[in-house]
Amino acid sequence: MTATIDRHTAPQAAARADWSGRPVAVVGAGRTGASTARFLTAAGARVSVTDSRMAPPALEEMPRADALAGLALGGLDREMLEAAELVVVSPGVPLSEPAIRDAAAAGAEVVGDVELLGRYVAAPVVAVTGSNGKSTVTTLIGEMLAAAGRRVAVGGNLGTPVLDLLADAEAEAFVVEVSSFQAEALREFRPQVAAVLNLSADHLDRYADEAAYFDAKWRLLANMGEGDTAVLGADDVEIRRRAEGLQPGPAVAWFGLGPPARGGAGVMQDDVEAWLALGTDRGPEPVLAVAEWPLVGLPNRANAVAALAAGAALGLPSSAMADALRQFRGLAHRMEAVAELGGVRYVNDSKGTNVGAVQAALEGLDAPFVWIAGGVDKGGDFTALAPALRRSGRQVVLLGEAAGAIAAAVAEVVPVVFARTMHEAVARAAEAAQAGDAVVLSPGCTSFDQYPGFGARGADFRRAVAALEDARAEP
Ligand code: UMA
Ligand code: ADP
Repeated sequence: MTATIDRHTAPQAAARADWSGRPVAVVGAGRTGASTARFLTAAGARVSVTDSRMAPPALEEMPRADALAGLALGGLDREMLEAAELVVVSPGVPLSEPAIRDAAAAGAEVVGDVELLGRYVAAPVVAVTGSNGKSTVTTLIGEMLAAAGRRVAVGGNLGTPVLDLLADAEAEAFVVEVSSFQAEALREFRPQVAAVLNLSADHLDRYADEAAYFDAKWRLLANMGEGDTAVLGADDVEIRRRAEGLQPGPAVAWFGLGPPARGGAGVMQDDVEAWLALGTDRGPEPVLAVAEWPLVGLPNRANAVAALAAGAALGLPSSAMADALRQFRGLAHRMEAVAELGGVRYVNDSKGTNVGAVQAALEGLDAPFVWIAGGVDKGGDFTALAPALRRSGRQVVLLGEAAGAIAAAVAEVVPVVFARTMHEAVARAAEAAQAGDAVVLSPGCTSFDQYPGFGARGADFRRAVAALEDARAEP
């Protein structure tokens, strides 16, 4: 059975708990912690907050001090946690923290904010995870729902903490991006539609190994069953292997770059051109010509068909989905074309924070390139980039803490230079690039050694390119 958007009986809503007057601890005073504390305070719980940092970033967004039962900074407060019946852990804090384990042993229920969303929401939830493409697909599904005239709330790892979405009591659907850190803290969460886009190495600074990271993501599907749909990447070997263990369970809608499977989405070819298409009971149904899909590159084509498969599982009309795809302009900091100077294209892929994303970026460029990378390493294997670098890499410019490690992995296949700042990196890249080349910032690392986040890093790249442009314009 295909789930439709009209099914308003989200099973998890039945598990809604009344926290009124009960002790609840929130771990983390970042965006998630502030949102959770506001939500649970409004629900009448006795909310305490703890953070290992002395000066966490979202204190001002917290409920007023007199509305909180306690606030402990500079270390996770064990007593506070052990006294709580519910502990809501922010994504930045691993559940393996001893203070959290001890709270669980003392009887507290330990969850994350996405679990709570599931318990309080009555409208259908669409959840999206994967190593890359989550934000793009989450946004696209939201736009497809909106194009179909549905009132939709979109959030999660891409920005708005999920419990803030509940402010819209009229929302007819929730589309949430779920990171592995968030998926780790799920218990009974049962989305009506969930997508696992792809699985490649990431966050190895937090997980023991790749398998543990993949396991965290796969938790998203754990409670799904009849009437639900798992949207899965058919071109991903790890996903195919794991999917064998899913049945009995949700219907599976496969998506990929090959012809669409029944119930899924893919790419079909007619006599004239290629189409993004659905696999229906009557065979492949073209939805939008590939030429009309505005984003470039095969990974983005895969993202488009992933969103189509999810939209179809929600029962959305093809025409609305085609409109949303046609009008989509892509998100900032993901292979974003910034400028063309002297025949050189400058591309901002600051959100490329793992090796899989960099690989997609470099392999998708149809020109020789200068690659700017570095930041804080998450344990990725940069040697996997050797074929792309050998084929078309003209120069690598490395920045930040991970510069040495990346250089050690790639220096045999491509010339490497170092830079201290983004402005210096862009200037070095411009010197090396020739007309017809691309200069791409796709760091393969987080930005936290030099910036508050990938957005600030991408903005700095744009400024550096603008400075080049100004310098060229001067007489
Ligand atoms: N931290 C501490 N001590 C604490 C709590 C947090 O040191 O007690 C640190 C964490 O290790 C982390 C930082 O503080 O380095 C932020 O953690 P947080 O849990 O307070 O983060 P939030 O501000 O709540 O933001 C989180 C997501 N952050 C993380 O997963 C690290 C945001 O995703 C997300 O947008 C937000 O919730 C709303 O859902 C950011 C991210 O980097 C963009 N995500 C990772 C990614 O996309 O790769 C998973
Ligand atoms: P996420 O939310 O999973 O980080 P984004 O949509 O923000 O995904 O894209 C993050 C990075 O991954 C960008 O560098 C983007 O170019 C790249 N990317 C997007 N979609 C894919 C995909 N399907 N496969 C590989 N890389 C991708």
